[in-house]
This record gives sequence, C-alpha cells and structure tokens, in this order.
Amino acid sequence: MTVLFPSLHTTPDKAALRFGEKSLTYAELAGVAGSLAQRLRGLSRIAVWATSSMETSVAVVAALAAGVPAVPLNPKLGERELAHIVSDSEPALVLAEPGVELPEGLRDVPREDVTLTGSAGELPPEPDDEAPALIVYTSGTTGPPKGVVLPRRAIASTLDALEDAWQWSADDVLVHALPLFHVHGLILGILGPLRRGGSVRHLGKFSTDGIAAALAEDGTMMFGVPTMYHRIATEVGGNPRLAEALRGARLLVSGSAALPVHDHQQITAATGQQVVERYGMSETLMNTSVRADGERKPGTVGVPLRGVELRLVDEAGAPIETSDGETVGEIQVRGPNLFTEYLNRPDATAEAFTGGGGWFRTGDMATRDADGYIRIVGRKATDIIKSGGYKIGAGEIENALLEHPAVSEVAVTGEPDDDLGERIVAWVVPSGEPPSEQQLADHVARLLTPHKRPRAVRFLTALPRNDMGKVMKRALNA
Ligand code: MCA
Ligand code: AMP
Repeated sequence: MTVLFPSLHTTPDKAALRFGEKSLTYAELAGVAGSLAQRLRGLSRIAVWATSSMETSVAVVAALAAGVPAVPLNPKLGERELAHIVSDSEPALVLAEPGVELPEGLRDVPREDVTLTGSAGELPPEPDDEAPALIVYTSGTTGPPKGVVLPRRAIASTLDALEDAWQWSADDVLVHALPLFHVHGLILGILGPLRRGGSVRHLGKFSTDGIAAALAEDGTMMFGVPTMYHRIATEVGGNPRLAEALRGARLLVSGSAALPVHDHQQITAATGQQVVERYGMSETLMNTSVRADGERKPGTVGVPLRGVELRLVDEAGAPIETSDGETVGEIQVRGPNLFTEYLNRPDATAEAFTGGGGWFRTGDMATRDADGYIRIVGRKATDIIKSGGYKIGAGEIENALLEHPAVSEVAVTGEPDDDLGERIVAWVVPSGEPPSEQQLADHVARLLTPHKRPRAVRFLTALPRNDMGKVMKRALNA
C-alpha cells in the first residue's frame, strides 16, 4: 500500500498549503483532513465544490484518506453540465466551503461544509493502490463530458515521475493560480507538493502581479497554462519586477496546451529562464516532459517520463520506428500513470485502448527527434478545441446552441487566438432574426460553462456540406 502523503506523518511543523491569508502546516492538514475523513468513510462517492480554496484542498485530501472517490466540480458549471455530472456520478454528499451558495442542481445532494478548525482527527489506514481516488470530467468530440476514473496508483506514479524529471523536492514552494477541478491544478498543483513534502501557494486568481509577488517572496516553481505564460510574455519585457521574480525561480513549467515558441523566446529574453513544457491528459496524467537537467528544446514536450511507454503509430496503427523529427504519428501510451476507465462508459473505455497490447490512444499527433524529444503538431480530431488550456468538444457546444430558438443550424470550430491558443467560433444559420453574439455566449455559459462560450459568432445562410450532407468544417476555417 502506497502512503500517498508521507509528510502528513513525518514533518508536522512544515508549511503545506497557503491560500491568501489561510495556511496549514502538515500537522494541521492531517488533523482537519483526518477528522473529515472519519466522517466520509464508507460513502460510495462524493463531490467537491471545487472553488480555488483551502477548503477544496482539505476536502480532496480527506476523501483520498478515507478511500472515497471524489468528483471535483467546476463552480461555474452551467445547469445542463452539472445535471449530467450529478446523475452520472451520483455523489452521496457534496463538500463545500462554508457560506458558498450551491446551485439548484445540487439540491438533492446532502451538503457538508469543510471547516479548517475543530477537533483533530486520526488519519485512517491507507486505501488500496488500485482504489478509485478521483473522477475528473473531460470533454470528448461529441456528447457530454466523461468521468475519468483515476486510481491512487496513477496519481502516485505520475507525481514520482515528475520528481525525477523536475528534481522536485520538499524544498520547493510551488506558486500557481490554476483551477482545482482539473488534473493540472489539483493533482499536479496541490497533491504534487503534498506528496513531495513541499509547499503550495495558490493565488486564487491569476495575475502577473500575484505571480511576481509570490515568486519574489519564497516561490521556487510556477505552473501555468500557455494563456498565463502568454500574458507574462507580453508584459515581462516592460515589467522589471516581474522579470526579476521569474529570473529567481528554480523552474517554470507550462502544460495543458502548446506554448508558442514566440512566448518562450520573449520570456527567455527578459528573464534568462527557459520554460519547461510537459504533456499530459486527464486519462493518462503526465506522459512526457522536458527535464530540469536536460536540454531545453522550446516547442517540444520533452521525453517520456520514467515508467511511461510511448509510441507513435501510423494511420494503419503500425508503430513508427524512425526518429527523424519529421514523421508524424498518433501518440499512444502505456504505463502506471493511466486511468482505469470512463465512469459508466465501458464502450468509450474499450474504444480508447488498442485491441492489442492495451495502448491508450491519445488522439495527439506528434513527431520524435533523434534525442527522443516529442513535438506535438496537432490532433486527430478537429472537433476537440483547447481554449485557455481547457479541453472543449465542438459537439457539446453545437448541441447547446441548437437548443436556442434563434438557431436553425450550427457548426463550431476552433480558430487560432494569441491569448487563448484557440478561440471557439460558432457558425450559425439563424432561424429568423439573428440573435446577438452576447445572447448565444450567455446561453452556452448558462447551460454548459463560461469557458465553453463562443468568442465569435458568424452568421451564414447555409453551412457548407459535402455530398453526404456532412458539414465541411475545414471549409469554414479556410
Ligand atoms: C465572461 N464571463 C462569463 C461570461 N463571459 N460568465 C458567464 N457568462 C458569460 N457570458 C466570465 C468568466 O466566467 C470569468 O469570470 C471572466 O468572465 C473572464 O473569463 P474568460 O475570459 O473566459 O477567462 P479568463 O479569466 O481570462 O481566464 C483565462 C485563464 C483560464 C485564467 C487562463 O482560462 C484558466 O484558468 N485556464 C486553466 C485551464 C486548466 O486548468 N486546464 C487544465 C485542464 P471570473 O473572472 O470570475 O473567473 S488540462 C489537464 O488537466 C491536463 C491533464 C494537462 O495536461 O494539464
Ligand atoms: P485534458 O483532456 O484537458 O486533460 O487535455 C489533454 C490534452 O491537452 C492532450 O491530449 C493534448 O492535446 C493537450 N496538451 C496537454 N499538454 C500539452 C502540451 N504541453 N503541448 C501541447 N498539448 C498539450
């Protein structure tokens, strides 16, 4: 049985978590999470209203300690998406920050507030390594998001592989402002430092000033999505305080989407730092990274992490043996970092793996150079959009927009965007008087979530279709 967070037992006085004015040492965290864990034991599954807060972190640590699978919920989820996740995951309880209002969609789920004081509790014995620990919802090309079931084994192995790749230690103080309902912010950004016995400083909300202040104070590492690094890159040349703070960091890590080489270059020019990129997925956790002690090659996501088997395959599914930096294939991976299944979706789980050998098909297209560095060049499915580091399925937005009375037909695509990487564009055939862009954005934000809202709406009299009647999305973007 793996002890997930040894420091809860071994370094009581060390700072573990800090959110603004709130902070907890390892002993305090063990106490509050232990007492909550005792109350959670035996429940089938719980939800966590995942605000960017200390309470969310305590709730997740408590659920892990109790061996109860936890579903982190984006607090901005719209009504349709929330209803789907609640009915799919059937949480017995929702843990929330005191005083935070929960939406109607959770009215049938009992609520328990997470408090940071009160009687200290004993941590229960460690659950089994294969026990489901977290269920993280992620979008596909069509249909509603699927729940990715992650066992403790995957979490421990990915975090230990990153210790090796980044020389990540108990001395590191991680600074970030990532949301806590996805793998990046929650597993890497909170559970990562806790597994190492280090500390986290979460900023609540991203700002370049917040990053500069935290790194200048005691931060040694920063995690962010490319949109955050792009905002830093745009500003850092004219902001000596930000440049100085970044210069002093031990390691800056970017992930969740590709960081453009231009942003890499601007940051390096102003700070001397070379941002390290790593590549992962909700289903696989982390697969590759540029190593802290390795050559930094901007525009690549580095080499496979310890324990991760990675291959590129051609269209026929045959492995590509050459490492010429040019031949493009789909990335497939295998290893202890992988998820167990999609919740309630054996069909989708079976489809995600190859028949022979159990390789997971990532859908990401890449090349490999002679040093084994992977460069991601695109995705197999055009219907997956990455915006602000969030994965978004075109199909779910199309379905939501079709429910709007003023929309007759619609196609959704992703378009390059300097800030977001890709922006969501809705191509709409109106049923009468065209609705306003704002109306359609609000409609999607209300049903799904605000980051899935279209950032541009273009009206057409008909969608371009091929002889089979299928919408030709490439023609729209041309
Ligand atoms: C705007 N807003 C609206 C509307 N329009 N709300 C409701 N209805 C509307 N019509 C609100 C938003 O909710 C938000 O509120 C504010 O306006 C601004 O939103 P927006 O422009 O969308 O974004 P932003 O605030 O500029 O955010 C950029 C960001 C964010 C901070 C970079 O995109 C972000 O945090 N991304 C991280 C994604 C991530 O963690 N991905 C990891 C998954 P308010 O200001 O109140 O918030 S990938 C993963 O886990 C894998 C494993 C991996 O590899 O990492
Ligand atoms: P998600 O399903 O939200 O976990 O997103 C996973 C996807 O994000 C991967 O399949 C990749 O397409 C993308 N991704 C993650 N990290 C990187 C990176 N460093 N460079 C390019 N794409 C990335």
